[in-house]
Amino acid sequence: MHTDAPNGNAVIWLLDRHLADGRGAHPAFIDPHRSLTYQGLADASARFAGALTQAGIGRERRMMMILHDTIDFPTAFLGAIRAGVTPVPINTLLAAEQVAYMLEDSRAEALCISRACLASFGKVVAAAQHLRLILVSEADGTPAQDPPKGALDFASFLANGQPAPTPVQASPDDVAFWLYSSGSTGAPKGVKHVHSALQATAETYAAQVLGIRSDDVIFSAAKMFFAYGLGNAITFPLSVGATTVLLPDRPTPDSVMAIMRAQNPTIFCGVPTLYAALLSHAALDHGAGSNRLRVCISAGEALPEQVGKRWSQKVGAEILDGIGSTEMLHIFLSNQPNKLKYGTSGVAVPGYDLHIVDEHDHEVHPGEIGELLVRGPSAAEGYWNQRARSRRTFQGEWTRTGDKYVQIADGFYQYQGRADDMFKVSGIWVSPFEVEAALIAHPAVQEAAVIGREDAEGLLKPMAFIVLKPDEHMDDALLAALKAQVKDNVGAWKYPRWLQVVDELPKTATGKIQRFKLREQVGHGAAE
Ligand code: 3UK
Repeated sequence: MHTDAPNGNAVIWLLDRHLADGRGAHPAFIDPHRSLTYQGLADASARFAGALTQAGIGRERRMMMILHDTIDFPTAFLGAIRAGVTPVPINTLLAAEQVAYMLEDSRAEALCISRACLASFGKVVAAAQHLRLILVSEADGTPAQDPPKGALDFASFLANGQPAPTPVQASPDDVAFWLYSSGSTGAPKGVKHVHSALQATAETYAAQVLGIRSDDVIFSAAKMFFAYGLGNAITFPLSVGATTVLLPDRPTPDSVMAIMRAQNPTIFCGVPTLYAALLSHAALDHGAGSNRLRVCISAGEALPEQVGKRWSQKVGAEILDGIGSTEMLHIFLSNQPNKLKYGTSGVAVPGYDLHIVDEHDHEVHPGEIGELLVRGPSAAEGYWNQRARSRRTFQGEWTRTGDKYVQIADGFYQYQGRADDMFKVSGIWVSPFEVEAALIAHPAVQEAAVIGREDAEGLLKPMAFIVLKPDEHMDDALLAALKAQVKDNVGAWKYPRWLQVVDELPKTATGKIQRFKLREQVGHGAAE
């Protein structure tokens, strides 16, 4: 059967469109060692696509990517999509067993890996059953590690490829790429995203919240292997023909500010911990090093109110806090330049609908806490090979977020914590998040995590784990002050009955507090 359906391959809208529009000479990506124009990126990705096909990696086969942020990332990601091969970027900081699981679960036949990552993953890569093509990228200029037997050099593979002239015909509903979502419990899930989802996030959040323009220069400290960084650094800039600057290294306050000074980005994307660390850095000043910073965004976890306020005062640009997820691909609920309230996640991004529901899936009244459900054009197609979990999360047009929210004055949505972390004290729901926020508001506290713990009567009461700021120490006065801080700000019954000072909190690879680990510790009596 012959079909005249237009080609829905995402690469056409994201990239090839700009050449037809005469933007080929505009810079697309700049990393510390190299840069690519739009023409250069189109050529490199077409070459990569041709080389993959010539190597026998067929359509719908998975290509795992364990790459630092260099220009090889967009080359491989867009090149694979061009060829109909499914790129699966994963976190470079995972444990080796998790990478082994993902290689097996996805049955990836190809792998692109940064040479530096071979130190941690060389063994599991060599043992992977389904891999037929291993490409080692040295583009981040890191010290040599011996590549596994039969591995090829990314640059030579690319140079030897015959460019694929046109992107393979794809439906907008074809799966284009996967991302792995590591929930707090259970095995990671391959989240399948379709071609049209990329454009959908650009036309909603990037166009209507960020107001992104072709003369923007974007710097995302959040890496491209996260859905957050992928949108910030690839989808959004390419959607308008803008420029992305890349940092291959770990984003520390020093490395981030060095890029800010050197490249003067107009948009900066970070996570709350990084904003807090930058605020503690003596060298932070107006523009955070950039002479044309116009807006900052934050996601991944809730941005504490004080961090947002102090940043906008000191740096002179607002931070738009918004919540997104791997399942929804990017941000669907966000503050906006003209509708911003620190301490909240803002309002629905145009194009997305939100519901807050109780445990019977009935919509709650404004002011009541419930689980947030979202409907929108970028929702994933489902999880790979996990039917029960797919059915639980993707319910018709609605995606369950697993997050508790309340709608406050003026329609702003306020985060209340993960559904799994909520507990009841004296019959009233307590959100660990609100107790933590009250504790963090105290000048001696750096970080806090709160869980429900059984008292002598077997009833749950709040217990707090806190990391103190350097040079602070716990004594009776501070303990009393912290309890009072919670009682006065969030409710008398919510104050922590136990308080333990720790050096650090257990966190996921994406920096989210693992309260279930603290619950397990307490269950084993470690908090006595
Ligand atoms: C939490 C937030 C409060 C929330 C992500 C932007 O974080 C992203 O995706 P993940 O799959 O995690 C999703 C979960 O993280 N969360 C994210 N942002 C916020 N909580 N305030 C926020 N602003 O629990 C959510 O369910 O790692 C973020 C864009 C794309 C993303 N994938």
